[in-house]
Amino acid sequence: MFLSRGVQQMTMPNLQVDPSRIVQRIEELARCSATKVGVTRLSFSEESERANQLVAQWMKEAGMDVRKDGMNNLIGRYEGKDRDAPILLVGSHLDSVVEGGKYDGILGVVAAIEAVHTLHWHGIRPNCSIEVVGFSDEEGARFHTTLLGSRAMTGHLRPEELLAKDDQGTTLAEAMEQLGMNPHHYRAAVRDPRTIRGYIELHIEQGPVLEQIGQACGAVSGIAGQSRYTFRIEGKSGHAGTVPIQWRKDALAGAAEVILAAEQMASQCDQLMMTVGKLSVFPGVSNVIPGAVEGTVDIRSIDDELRKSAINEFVRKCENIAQRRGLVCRFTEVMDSPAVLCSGHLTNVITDVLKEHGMAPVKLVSGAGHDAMALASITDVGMIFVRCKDGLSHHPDEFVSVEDIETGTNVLLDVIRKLTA
Ligand code: HGY
Ligand code: MN
Ligand code: MN
Repeated sequence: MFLSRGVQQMTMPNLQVDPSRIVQRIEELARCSATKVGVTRLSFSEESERANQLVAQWMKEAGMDVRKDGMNNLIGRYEGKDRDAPILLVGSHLDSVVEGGKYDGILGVVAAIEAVHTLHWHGIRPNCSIEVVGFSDEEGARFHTTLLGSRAMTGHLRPEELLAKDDQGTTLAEAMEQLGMNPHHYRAAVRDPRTIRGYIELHIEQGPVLEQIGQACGAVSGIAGQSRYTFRIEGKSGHAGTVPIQWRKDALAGAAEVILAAEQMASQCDQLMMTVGKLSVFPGVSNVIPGAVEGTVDIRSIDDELRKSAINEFVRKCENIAQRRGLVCRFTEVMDSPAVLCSGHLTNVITDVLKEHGMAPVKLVSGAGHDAMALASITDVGMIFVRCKDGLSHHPDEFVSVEDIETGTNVLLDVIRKLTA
């Protein structure tokens, strides 16, 4: 947990980051993508390895020693004066969703490297060491279970998750072996909490609040809890031209009611988000009544009790829909991550720096999940949000202005300096 060291109210000489270098690096990483539309950089892929090589090079240029841990997290270490003191961990994730944006995760890693680069450039050696981390898989877009990299670091990755499969049937273990890794060494990623004084993550807000209040940055007070389920609805396939509608057991029609039930529940409660993001129809041909449907549902709230009761209510609604239509509906929990409160101490340091940069000490709740959720299980966490255009994310048009990138990275640099003084 965070050491009781006071944060020295130091008058820090004003250091400036280089926003053009950050922007140029973000553009370079955006080209490490499997798709031309948006950014698709799934974990343990050829694109993610190209990105790792670029990031490792930039870490070295910033004076860091670079290594990969047992879950392919990329870690750069900038030695402090006291090499044995608990380190400050700073970073975010290097993977993306499918056809996502350039900044989600990436901005936090590139900004952290830029902050250390600036310290290194000015020959500033912090009292404790700083480790910049690029987590290998936060989104879960490939293996459908999230925070793989950060949960490996905190010791919360279960061995059976190595058998999680991607859409091509490749397991996480096989994907690791294809990169020359030994999947059974994933436990080498585990860190001793006593060696970490805290984790700071800079991330785009992925929401509209900072834009609405007209401010480049904010502090994060808490991160919504999230549950991910897969579901399978089974009915009976048949001839699209001959089976009368009232006799059908149409799995897709049932799924349509399920999707609308989720939307209706979430529309009636502003602290609840429910999304059916993926749906597969079987056999999936135009002249056959769908006999089965598989899909995913993502349920979130900052209030864990509300999220749990919403899950129970949703499952009951789905069972009633299935019974009325002669279908069978089964849910499988894929992940369940409780809501996380950020460290009051780290958040105060962030809001102090916001004020020193002429901004209001704004605190926001994050509806999006972040690696900070996992790190909170072993150390204090703090997050800095940076405004993004229209609050848009997980979309090719995700955008952050160079001015906000500069402001956010300078805020991160000053937070790092206060916490490592
Ligand atoms: O899904 C999320 O909230 C995050 O982007 N992984
Ligand atoms: Mn994301
Ligand atoms: Mn993210």
